[in-house]
Amino acid sequence: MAIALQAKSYTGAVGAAHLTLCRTGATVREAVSRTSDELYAEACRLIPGGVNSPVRSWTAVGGRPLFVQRAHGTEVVDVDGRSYLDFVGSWGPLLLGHAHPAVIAAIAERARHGTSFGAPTPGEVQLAKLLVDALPSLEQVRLVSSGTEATMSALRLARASTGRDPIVKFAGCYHGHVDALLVRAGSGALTLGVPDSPGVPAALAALTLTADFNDTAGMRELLRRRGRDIAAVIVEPVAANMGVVPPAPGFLEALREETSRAGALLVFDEVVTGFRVGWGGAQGRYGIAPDLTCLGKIIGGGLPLAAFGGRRDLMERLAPTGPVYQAGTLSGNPLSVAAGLETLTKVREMRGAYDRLDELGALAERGLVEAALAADVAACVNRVGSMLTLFLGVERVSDYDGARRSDTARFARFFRGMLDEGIYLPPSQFEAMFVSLAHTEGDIERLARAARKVLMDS
Ligand code: KE4
Repeated sequence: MAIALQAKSYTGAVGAAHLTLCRTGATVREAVSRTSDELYAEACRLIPGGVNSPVRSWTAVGGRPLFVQRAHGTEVVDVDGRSYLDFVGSWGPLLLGHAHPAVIAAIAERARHGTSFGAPTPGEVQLAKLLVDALPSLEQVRLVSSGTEATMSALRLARASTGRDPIVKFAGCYHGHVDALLVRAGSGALTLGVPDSPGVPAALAALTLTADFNDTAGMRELLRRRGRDIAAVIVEPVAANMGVVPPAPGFLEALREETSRAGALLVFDEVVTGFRVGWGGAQGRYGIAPDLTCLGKIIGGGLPLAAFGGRRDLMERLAPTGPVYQAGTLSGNPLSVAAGLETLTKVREMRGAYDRLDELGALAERGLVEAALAADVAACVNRVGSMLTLFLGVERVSDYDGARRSDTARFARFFRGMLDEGIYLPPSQFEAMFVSLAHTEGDIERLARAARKVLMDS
C-alpha cells in the first residue's frame, strides 16, 4: 500500500494560476503536481468547470479541486498522493466511511450476478421494507436514482393529489436542481450566487412561493393567506444547504399544523437527514409526520439511489396503479440497493450507532468552538447529530439571512489552510461537514488542533 504523502502546502503549490484556469481555458504551463494539473486542464476542456457538479469546483474557496484517486475509511488520497482526513463524506452518503469492506463485498457479490435488469429484484423489496419499517409516515416508497428525482416526483405527486399548482419552499433550502425548486435555492446555487437559475421559465418560478426558514410567524401568515391554493410545502427539516441550520423550537410543529389546516401536503426533504440524524430521520427526531418524504445519500451507501414515499392513498396515485407518471431506467438499481441495504443493515446492527455519531459530532463542535475562541475569531457552530457547520464572522446563524452574513472570504482562507493541514472540508461556507462511524476521537482532535492553528494563522 503506497504510503500517501501528508498534504504539503497545497495552496502554495497550486497558487492563483488555477483560479482563472477554467474561466480562461488557459492550458497549465507550470506543472507543480502534473497529474492533477493536467487532469484539471483536460477536464476544463471537456466538462463545464471541469466538474460534474458545480459545488465540487471550489469556485467559492479558490484553487483547483482535488482529483481523488482512492479513499478508505476517513482517508481520501488525491492523484498526487496527498492524503486528507475527510469531513465531506461525498456530501453525506458515507455514514460508514469510504469503501467499508462489507459494502464493497455486497456490491461485488451483486455485480457478479448482473448489474441492471430493468425488472424488479428481491433487494428492492427488502430495501422498501426497511425504509417503511424505519419511518412510520411511509406506507409505500418508490426508489429513484437521485435526490433531485425524488423531490421532483414528490412535488408532481403532491400537485396531482391536491389539484393545486403553487408550492412553497424556504429560501436557502436546496432540493436538487428541479426547475420549480431552483428558486432562492441553497447549496451550490447559493455558493455560486445563482439561487434563481436562468433557464427556469418565469411562469413556472411564479408557482414557487418562498418563505424564510424558521420564520414561524411569516410561514403561518403565508399559509393562512394562500394555504388553500398550495399543493405542498417542501422543507429540509434540518437545513443543510445554507450550512447547517436546525429548526427553531416549534417551527416544524407549526408547519405541520398550518399545512394540515390548509389541505396542503407537507414534504420533508430528508435526502441529507434521512438515517443521518437518527434511524427515523428528522421526522423521528422531532416527532413530526410529513405526508411525503424524500430520501437519498445514505440509503444508497455511496451509489446512486434515492427514494420518495408516504401515505398509501398518495403513493398509489403513481403509475402503474394511478395516473401520475414517474419512471426510471436505473431506478432501484441492484448494485445501489446492495450498497444501501448493507450500509443500513450495518448501522442497524451497530448498537448505539447514533449515540456514537452524536458523541463524535459534539466533540467536533466543541473542538471548533474552542479553536475559534482561542483565535479570537467571531464564529458559531450549528450542529444536529453528526452534521455540522462552522460559520465564520458571525455569532449566530438561525436562518438564510444569518448564513449569508457569514464571512465567506474568511471561510475560503480557512478551507485552504485546513487543506494544508491535511483536512478536507466541504469547499463552501454553505454546506455541512459530516462525521462518520469511521471517524475516531483522534481524528476529531486532529480537526480541532488544525482549526485552532489555521484560525490563529489566518
Ligand atoms: P441529488 O440530486 O444531488 O442526489 O440530491 C439533491 C438534494 C436534495 N435534497 C437535499 C436536502 C440535498 O442536500 C440534495 C443535494 N445535496 C448537495 C450538497 N448539499 C449535493 C452535492 C452536489 O450538488 O454536488
